[in-house]
Amino acid sequence: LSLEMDLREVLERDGLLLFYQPIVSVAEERLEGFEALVRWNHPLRGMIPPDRFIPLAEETGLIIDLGKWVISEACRSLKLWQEIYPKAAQLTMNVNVSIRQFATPGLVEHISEVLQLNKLAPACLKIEVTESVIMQDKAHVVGELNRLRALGVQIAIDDFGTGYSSLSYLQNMPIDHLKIDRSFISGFQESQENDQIVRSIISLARSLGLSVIAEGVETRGQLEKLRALQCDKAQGFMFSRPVDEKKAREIIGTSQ
Ligand code: G
Ligand code: G
Ligand code: NA
Repeated sequence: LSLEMDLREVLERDGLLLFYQPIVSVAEERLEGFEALVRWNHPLRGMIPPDRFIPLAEETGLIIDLGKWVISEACRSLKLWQEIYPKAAQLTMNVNVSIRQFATPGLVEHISEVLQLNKLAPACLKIEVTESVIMQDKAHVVGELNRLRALGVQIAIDDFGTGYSSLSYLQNMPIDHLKIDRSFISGFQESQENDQIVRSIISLARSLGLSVIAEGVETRGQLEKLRALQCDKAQGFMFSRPVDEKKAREIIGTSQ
């Protein structure tokens, strides 16, 4: 309960932090964009990871305000970077959206307003949604994803491979990208099974015309293997941990 009160308080005083993890092209290791990841620096408990407070925010409904803040802040940062660096015009921003945010009216309207306010091209924004979010209320979530795509926003399926995925399920989904869950990348050089899973996700994506992002890439060996499999993009500690806005700006400044 006290954590809930603290979360309410930190939201009210705009005290959460947004970190950004680079996403790069596998072929050229060129910076393509960032994933926005929320952080809570608690005065007594230190950095609280999102796995600890996103579920709480979901249960209490605080996720609605938190989620709006994340979308606004992520778009504001992207706009700032584009103003500083002409080369940032092509960068994209991935934002995670959870089930309760879809279930509450106003998500699409809020995203549309924030894009207009910041004069951002809608294609710069990518919404990450897990398979489980879609499955919990498929008709409604798919409807909202269609509305987002009608704005020009792109959709990525997050943690792909851990859920209910099947060819028929994916075929009619309004999506643009698959993100391979990092559990498949971590053991993927040693494990025959993970290797097969990664290969089949990439070929599945190819056949559906989707791009593929590998999460949790930590070693050059993993990257080389992804390159051989023609995976499109990668994200992970090999390139960078999630960093604050200032550090993200430096990464853009020194990128090719
Ligand atoms: O940053 P870290 O890997 O600790 O994130 C853990 C999980 O928290 C991730 O799976 C991510 O999906 C989730 N998460 C991080 N930031 C956000 C956010 O802004 N909104 C939502 N809904 N989930 C987030
Ligand atoms: O899928 P999700 O949005 O939950 O993933 C983002 C989380 O994964 C973040 O909390 C981030 O810190 C973590 N993460 C990002 N890159 C790596 C990596 O290369 N290895 C590991 N172990 N975790 C990573
Ligand atoms: Na994510």
